[in-house]
Amino acid sequence: MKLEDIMSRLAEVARSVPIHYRDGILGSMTTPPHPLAKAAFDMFQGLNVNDEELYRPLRELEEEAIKELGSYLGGSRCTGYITSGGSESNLAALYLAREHGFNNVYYTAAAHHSITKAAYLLRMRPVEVKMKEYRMDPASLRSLCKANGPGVVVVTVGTTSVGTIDPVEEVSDVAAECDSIVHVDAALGGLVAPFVYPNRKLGFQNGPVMSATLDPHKLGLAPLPAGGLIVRDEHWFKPLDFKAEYYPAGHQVGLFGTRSGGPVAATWAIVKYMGRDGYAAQAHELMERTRYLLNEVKGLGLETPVDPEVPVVCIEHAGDDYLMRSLAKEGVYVYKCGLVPGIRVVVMPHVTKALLDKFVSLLREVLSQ
Ligand code: 0PR
Repeated sequence: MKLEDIMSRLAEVARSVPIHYRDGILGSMTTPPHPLAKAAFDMFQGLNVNDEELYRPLRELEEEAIKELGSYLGGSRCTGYITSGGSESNLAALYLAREHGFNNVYYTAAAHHSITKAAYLLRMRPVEVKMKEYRMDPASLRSLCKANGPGVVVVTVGTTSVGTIDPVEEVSDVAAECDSIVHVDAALGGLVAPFVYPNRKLGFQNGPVMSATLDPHKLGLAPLPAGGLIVRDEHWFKPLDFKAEYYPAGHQVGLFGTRSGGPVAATWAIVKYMGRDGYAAQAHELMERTRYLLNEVKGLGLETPVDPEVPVVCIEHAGDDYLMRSLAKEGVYVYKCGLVPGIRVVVMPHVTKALLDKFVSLLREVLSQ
């Protein structure tokens, strides 16, 4: 094809999809990356971090970034790697659990579907734990693990559909009683909950927590695809360090092969730039906007199934499909909650009060039709 035809086709595609988050993307867990993160991404995008012989300094940036993220979840000796997203992190975490001898996967219906997918791929045994108010019920976990034996318990810090946090401390206590371990899926909530609830022990402060998912490409302001797998220590991480004779270093880290330096450098740069204080300020701001939205939604006579603890708002409605499609026709994009009938708004950094106001007034209109 000629260059001009290629460019005009690309422009046509760009016109046909919503590419500007601020115009009305309210349901997605992605947000425009910070310019600094984009610049760092571009510098190292074409290099393969998994060639440690050539790019060891990139792996060092990665380890520094992971340590910083791990410290938000109470870890002090964490290692891990920048993955392609929460699904890969969850798959890698369950793989580690399996390699360390845990074959049962305890999780609730509110866990992200990548957990079920990982259990299926790894041929592990899924065991569904009951919930109380959309959070894992420790009593149900206790009786299930007594009946089924040790396993990996997956807790979520910020559920995808309703924004709740599983009781990580109580669950960890039960896990310890059952000789089990815990994986914390804090893909979204990991950059909110530690700052908004500083007195809660949501991660590695609990002995049985061996790994966590925390995605820089969600609230970290890093570009896609930058996921984070954080592991308690080198020992637990070992099964992810694969022998690979053909690499000059003789080994490679992670589930996949070639791994771009882009997400690694971008994550390091933005994590160092934002730091604990920057992410804490963002977290408080997002929760403030979340409360604003909750109030507005109640003003429309609508309900949420539960008060969210992270910036995910599920607005209950039996006609969720109709609502979602009617809003999309007007250029406002939300998702369905999934777990309960309703539509989901994720209050990401680009979801300003002005955008929330636009959403609420459109919702009012659609409801009155
Ligand atoms: N764990 C939790 C708690 C999640 O919410 C998600 C993503 C994942 C793991 C998986 O992360 P990756 O998608 O990075 O592998 N949940 C988002 C959701 O279901 C995924 C998403 C993001 C979907 C943006 C659509 C979209 O436009 O909403």
